[in-house]
Amino acid sequence: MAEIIDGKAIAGQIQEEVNREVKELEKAGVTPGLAVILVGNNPASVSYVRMKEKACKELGIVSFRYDLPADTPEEELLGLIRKLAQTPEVHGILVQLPLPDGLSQERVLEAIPPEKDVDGLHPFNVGKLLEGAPTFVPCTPAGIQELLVRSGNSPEGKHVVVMGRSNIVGKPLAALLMQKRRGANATVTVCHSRTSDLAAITRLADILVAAVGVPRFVTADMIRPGCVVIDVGVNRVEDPTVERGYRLVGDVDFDGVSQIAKAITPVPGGVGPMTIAMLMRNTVLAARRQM
Ligand code: L34
Repeated sequence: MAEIIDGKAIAGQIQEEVNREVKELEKAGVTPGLAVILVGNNPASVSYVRMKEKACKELGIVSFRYDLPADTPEEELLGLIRKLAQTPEVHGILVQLPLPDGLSQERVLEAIPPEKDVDGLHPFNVGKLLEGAPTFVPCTPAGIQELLVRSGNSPEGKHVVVMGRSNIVGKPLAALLMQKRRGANATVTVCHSRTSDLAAITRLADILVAAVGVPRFVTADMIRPGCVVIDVGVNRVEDPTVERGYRLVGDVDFDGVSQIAKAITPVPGGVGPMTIAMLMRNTVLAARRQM
């Protein structure tokens, strides 16, 4: 039976570290501030944004929340971002994704000044990451790296297979783990929905990261015994037996895969809390860089 990597506990450790840094900054007269913009009311997004606000409050970071209707004109959203870009109390700006139809994710992300881009999704910061230069690393990939290192499963020299090629997880994670530096130095393979004979590749993984967005997609036959499995999926599947009407399920068939893997992250309580912790860390970093 696989060891369960407790993302919630590790995220808690990181938040304690961040809290200490917030207190240090406070002595220098600076309170880190994060602006979170939510457009529309996608239920998952609403809940993630609430969790981000709560984490800010716990750590002494000021959060500025902006709720805009789904039919907000793009110019209005861009105007808000430009205003926040010039607000000194706001050190980080995050626009929760996905955006409703009709808004250009590309134009919106490019409106965020790179020095306030705590999500690390501005093309300038994406380029910095690829280059190996200091930047804001996107929160989920940064959280996965921390989770691996702090759970004693460093990716150094390992074959990491990343399933998924999104701009928010797959691509930046591949760039991050192949960097020539401590806590990285991995051999990375990226596969996706058009990969032929997927299982032949996933079976070669020392570390398998599933970020495909399909409930229980990764089954026991797709992994090598002893593999470390990181489940990025947070899929809501209907479940009439529970009060809220749905259950959270990862991209990995936990019951089957945990029989064979060396270690595995649960959903909930795995990668999700790490994403939030890294956002807090990036916000403090932004505040420090803007001093
Ligand atoms: N701009 N958009 C932007 N930045 C991000 O970093 C995100 N992401 C993803 C969606 N859109 C974004 C998040 O914040 C996914 N995501 C996220 C954040 C937190 C959690 C999951 C996804 C999380 O904490 N999940 C909990 C369970 C939450 C629940 O009960 O619904 C967990 O334990 O996995």
